[in-house]
Amino acid sequence: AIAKNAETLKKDVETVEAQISHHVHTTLARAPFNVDELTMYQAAALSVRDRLIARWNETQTFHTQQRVKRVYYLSLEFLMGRQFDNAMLNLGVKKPYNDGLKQLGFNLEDVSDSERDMGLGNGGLGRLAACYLDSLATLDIPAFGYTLRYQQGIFRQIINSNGEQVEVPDPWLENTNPWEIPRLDAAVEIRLHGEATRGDNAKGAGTWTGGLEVLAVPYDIPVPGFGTKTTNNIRTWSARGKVSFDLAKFNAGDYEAAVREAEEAETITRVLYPNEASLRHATYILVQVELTHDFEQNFDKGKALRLKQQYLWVAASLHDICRRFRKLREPWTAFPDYNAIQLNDTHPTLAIPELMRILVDEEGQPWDEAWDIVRRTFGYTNHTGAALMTEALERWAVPLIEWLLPRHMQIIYDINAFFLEEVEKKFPNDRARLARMSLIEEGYPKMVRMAHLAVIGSHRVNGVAALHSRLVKQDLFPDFVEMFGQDRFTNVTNGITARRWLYQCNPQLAALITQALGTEEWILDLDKLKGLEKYARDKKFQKEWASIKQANRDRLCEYIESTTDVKVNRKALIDVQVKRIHEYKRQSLNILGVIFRYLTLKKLKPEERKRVVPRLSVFGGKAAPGYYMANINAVSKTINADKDIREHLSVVFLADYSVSLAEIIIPASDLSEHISTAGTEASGTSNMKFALNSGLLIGTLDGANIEIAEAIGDENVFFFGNVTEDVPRLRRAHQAGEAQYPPELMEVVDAIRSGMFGDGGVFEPLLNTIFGGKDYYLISDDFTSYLEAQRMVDVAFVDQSSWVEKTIHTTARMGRFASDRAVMQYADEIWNVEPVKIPDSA
Ligand code: 26Y
Repeated sequence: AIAKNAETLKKDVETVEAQISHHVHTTLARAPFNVDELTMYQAAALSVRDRLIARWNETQTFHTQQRVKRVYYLSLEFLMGRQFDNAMLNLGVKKPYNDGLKQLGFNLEDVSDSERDMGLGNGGLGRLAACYLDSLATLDIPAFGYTLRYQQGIFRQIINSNGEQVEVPDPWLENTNPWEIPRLDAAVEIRLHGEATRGDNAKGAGTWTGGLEVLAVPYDIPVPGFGTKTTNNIRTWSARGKVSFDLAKFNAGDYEAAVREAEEAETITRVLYPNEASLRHATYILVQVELTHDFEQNFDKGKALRLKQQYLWVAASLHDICRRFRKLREPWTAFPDYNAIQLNDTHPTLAIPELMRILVDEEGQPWDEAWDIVRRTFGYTNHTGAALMTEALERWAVPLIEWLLPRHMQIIYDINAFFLEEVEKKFPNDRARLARMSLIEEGYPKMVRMAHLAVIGSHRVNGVAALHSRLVKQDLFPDFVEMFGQDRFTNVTNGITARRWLYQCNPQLAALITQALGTEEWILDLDKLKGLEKYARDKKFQKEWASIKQANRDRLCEYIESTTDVKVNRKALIDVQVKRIHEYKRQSLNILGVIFRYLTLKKLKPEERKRVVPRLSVFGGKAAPGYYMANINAVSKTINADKDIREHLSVVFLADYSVSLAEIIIPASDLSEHISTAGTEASGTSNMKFALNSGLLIGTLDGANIEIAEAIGDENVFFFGNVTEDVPRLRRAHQAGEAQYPPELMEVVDAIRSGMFGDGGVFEPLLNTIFGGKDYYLISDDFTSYLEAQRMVDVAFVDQSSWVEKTIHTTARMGRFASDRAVMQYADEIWNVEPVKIPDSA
C-alpha cells in the first residue's frame, strides 16, 4: 500500500508540474528563464483554479438538476484573506503542490507569499461571512454568497513617524485575480432615480421608469469545501456604465458626457467603506445634488454612494435569484421553499422592498401574498454589539431614498402603514408605541430605520452570542418582541472555521493533535478535540505542546524584528490585542495597563525585575480614518528605548493587520485581550481563534467570552471588570460627577503628564473622555480589576506546567465554537435547508 501511495504521489506531482508549466507558458506567456515567484504563484493558482472550476461546474449542475433549496448569504463584506493555501488544503493537494514546486525550483511558502489578501471587509462581520462560506461548502449545503467586487478593499495602514495611521489604497486587483471567473455575459441592468407611480388601489402594482441604468457584472469565486466535492460560489458584482450600448450619445458627438456617466457608474464599486464610524467623521465632503423634484438639497456624497452600493448589490442579487427561480416554473408562493436569504446585518435590507417590488409590480402578485413570501424568505442577523446604543443602528434619510429609489420609498411607506395598522389593532390607542415602532423616525429629515424594516420583513432575527441575543430583545427591539412573540428572536453564537484557523495557520499544532487523536476527524468534527483532555497532564505531551508554541512565538518574533526596529525577548509572554481600533474595544485600557506595568518595573531593583514574567505586548488593528491611536506608539517608543526594561517589557504596534497577519500572530499568542465594556461587543470571533490555538484569554463578561468560559472552564479565563447590568448605573455616576478614580490610574496619568511619553498631546483625547467627559466606556471603573487580572496572569505563567495544562484544556474544549456548528444551527432553525452530497460520478 505504501509503495502504491508513493506511486500515486509521484504521478500527482508530475501532473501538478505539467499544469503549472502549461499556465506559465501559455496563459502567462513566460519563457522558462523569466519566471519569478509572482509568476509562479499565478501559474500555480490558475492550475488550482482549474480544479475548482471542474468541481464548481459539477456542483452547480447537480444543484440545478435536483431543484435543491439554496441559501443566499447577503453580506456587504467577505474578508477572505488568501485563497491559495486554503484551496490546496481543502482539495487535499498541498503535498503534490509542495513537491511539484520544489521540482520546478521554488519554495511553496515563498510562492504563497506573493498572494495579496482579498480584503473585502472591515473586521468581524466580514470574516464571519468568510468562515460561514467555508462551513457551508464543507457541510454540502447549497449556498451562494453575494457581495460587491470593490476595486479597493480595506485600506492599507501605514504608521508615520508621529505614530499616526496613514491610509493608502489597497490595489488588490493590480496583478489580476486568479480566483475569480468573470461572467461578462451575465450582466444585470439596474435602474437608479427615475419616476414612480403607485397602483390604483392601496395594495396594487406600481411602476418605476426613467432615470439612469447601470450594469452590475458578476465575477464568481469558487469556494471549495474541505474533503468534499461541493464547491459553492461567491458572486461579486462590479458596477459598469452602459456607455457601450448608449451609442446615441456617442453618435451625437457628446463623448465626454457618455464617458462621464460610465465613470460615475463605475464609482459605485470603487471602494469598500472603512466602517460606520468613518461615516460620522467629516471625511466625506458635502456636495450639491440636483433632485428630480423642483428643489435642491444637500446630501453627504459618501452616504449617497453607500446607498447606491447597497441597492446595486441587492437588486443584482435578487434579479439572479428570481431568474433561477423562474426556471423552476413554480408558483411564486413556493419561492421560500427554494430560497433562504440571510441578511448579514441591515446593510442588505433594501432586499425586502426590492423583492416586494418584483413580486407586486413585475409579477402581479397580490400585496399580502407578496409580503408573506418575503417574510418566509428572509432572516436577519444583528451584529450591533453596542446594544445599549440604538444610535448605532443604520438609518437612511427619506429624501435620499426618494431621490435614488422613488418606488422603494413608496413601498416602504406602504409596508409601514399596513404594519402600524396591525400594531394599532393589537395595542389600541398607544401613540407612543406607534412612534417607537414606526419604520420612519420623525425629524428633519425623516429617517428610515433599516433595523425595523429588517425585523418585520424576516421570519427570524438572531444575535451572535447568548448575551448579545438577550440584549437584542431587551434593549434593541422590546416592542417587536411584544408584537411578534419570543419565537421570532433567537441566538446563534458565532463560530470559526478550524480549517483556516488551526489546520492551515498552525500546521505543527494540527499535526500533534492528529497524532494524539490518531485521526484527522477533528477537522470536520471539532468536538473530537475533547480527546486531548487525557493528555493535559502528560509531561511528554505538555513538552511537545509547549515547544510548538515556542516555534510559533519565534516565528512572530522574527516577523516583528524584520518589520520594526524592536528587538524582542523570545521567552517573553506574548500578550496580544489585535482587532479594529474602537473606543468600545478599549485598546486604551490595555495601553494604560502597560504604562502601569512599566512604572512598577521601574520601581524594582534589577534582581527583583528578573523575577517578574517578561512580556511582549503586541497591538494591531486599523482605525476609522481620523480616529486617534498614536498614544500606543508613543508608549512603545519610550519603553522600547529604555535599556533597563527592554528585556522585561516591550511594546509593538504591528501595522496593517489583516487575515494573513492574524495567521502569524494568533498561533504565537500566550494571552489575548478581549476587554470591551460589558454589553458592547456583540460576540467577538478572534477570542475563539486564540483559544483554539492554545492561547488563554483575559477579558470582560461580554459577547462570546462568557460562553467560551462556560465551555473551557472559568478557571482557564482571566475575567475582570463590571458586568452589563451595572453599566447604566456607573454611567449615571459619571454624569452626576460622583465617580471615583482609582489611585493606580492617577499614577499612570501623572506619569503621562510628566512627559514620560513625549509631550502628552497624543493622550489628550483619551484623558479628556475619561476625566473631562463622562468615561462612557468605563475605563476608570474597570482599571483596578484589570490590573488585578493581569497580576493573576503573571502568577499563573510562572507555573509553566499548570499553564500548559490550562492551554491544552482550552483547545480541547473549543469544539462548540466551530462555524460548522453555527451553520448547522442556521440550516435547521432558520433556513430549513438540507445537505446535498455531490455524487462522485456527477
Ligand atoms: C453601517 C456600516 C458602515 C457598517 C459596516 C460594518 C456597520 C457595521 C460594520 C461591521 C460590524 C462588525 O464587524 N460587527 C462585529 O461582528 C462580529 C461578527 O458577528 C462580532 O463578533 C463583533 O462583536 C461585532 O463587532
